[in-house]
Amino acid sequence: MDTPPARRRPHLPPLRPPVLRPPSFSGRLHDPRTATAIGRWLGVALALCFLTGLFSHVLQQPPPWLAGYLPSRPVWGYRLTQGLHVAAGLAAIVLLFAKLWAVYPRLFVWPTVRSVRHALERLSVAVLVATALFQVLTGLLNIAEWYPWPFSFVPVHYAVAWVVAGSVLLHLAVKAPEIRAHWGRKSVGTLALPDEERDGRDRRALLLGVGAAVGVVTVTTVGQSFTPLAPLDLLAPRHPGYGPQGLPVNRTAAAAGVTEAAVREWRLEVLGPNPFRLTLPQLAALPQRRVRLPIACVEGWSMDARWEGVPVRDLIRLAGGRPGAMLRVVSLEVAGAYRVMHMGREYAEDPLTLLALRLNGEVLSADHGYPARIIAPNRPGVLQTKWVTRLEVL
Ligand SMILES: Nc1nc2c(c(=O)[nH]1)N[C@H]1C(S)=C(S)[C@@H](COP(=O)(O)O)O[C@H]1N2
Ligand SMILES: [Mo]
Repeated sequence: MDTPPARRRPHLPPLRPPVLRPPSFSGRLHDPRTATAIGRWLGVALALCFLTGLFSHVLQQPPPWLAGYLPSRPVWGYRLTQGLHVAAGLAAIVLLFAKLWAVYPRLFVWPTVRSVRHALERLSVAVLVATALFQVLTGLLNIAEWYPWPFSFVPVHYAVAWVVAGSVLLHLAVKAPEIRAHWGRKSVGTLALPDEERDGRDRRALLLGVGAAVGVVTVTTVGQSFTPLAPLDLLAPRHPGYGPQGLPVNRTAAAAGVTEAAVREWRLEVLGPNPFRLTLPQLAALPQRRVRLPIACVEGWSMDARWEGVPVRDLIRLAGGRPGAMLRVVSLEVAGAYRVMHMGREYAEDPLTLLALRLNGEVLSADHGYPARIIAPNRPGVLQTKWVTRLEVL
């Protein structure tokens, strides 16, 4: 009997169930040494953000026991700290992404969780990454005055800052052994192996690149508050000299609902033991003082200007207020977070604090607060109330 010819079997590899394997990373730059090198600069940037932010918060919303003791000097203090806050925040964006790039392979460690301690460590890193990204990105959108979210920025930015601070401290504690091991190590020793030498070269190139990126971001934005570098201010949302009367405007009279009709009927009302009301010519007839003070916006731009007006402490005296009185300042503005402002005695008594009528040699323009606005030394821009119509001596 003929047997059918044996079928030639094709040489196929046997079928195996697919194995899910975590990706493996061979890049030498994803090592703890790189992470430590970038991490310490990121730590410096975040610490600067936190401390200057805390200062800004206290100046804006002091606890009652501090309200009378805030410093009105140096006059450029808030300009410096808030300029640093925004500059450090912008630098932190670059550093944070560089750091995340250096460590992201660890997202894929296998097994995902090795122990309770390991799980907690990963959880704390997740909180740190999420909150730090949230802070720098919402901060960035805030300086661009874009608020595509349903919450109010200031309280949330403040609260999350504490979470970032806490998780940074926790992260430093957990990583202390690695940080210690890699902190001061030179990339290339005299007895370096060829491999390590290449490592060192790559790492130096990476760190130089990150440093250059931070430098470019800083130099093209810091001019918004550090005016000697204003010509290089290409990327910041504001340019310090652009605006009516040589000063930017955040909120215009139209946006604040300050109408011409309201301004025509304007009187300055000063409430205290001896309350009084003044028309604009009467106010302009009082002894005037000229000062040179910056507006330092919380959003990071800042500009010096020449102001002329009546010292606020003179108005307090006229109303029978004693030295050390606090002040409540009310604007013509219809509604808005900065319609009412409280001023502690350090500012109210400072001879440089004015109810200003003129700016850079001209009568205030509508958008800068005509007929009268506050200008005080070492205070956040949000408290330099425009369109002032009432002072209440407390
Ligand atoms: N009444 C009132 N005053 C205000 C504001 C406001 O919204 N309402 N904005 C403040 C902010 S955020 C800043 S930075 C300064 C800016 O003053 P300028 O517009 O004259 O430059 O005004 C402040 N005064
Ligand atoms: Mo501002």
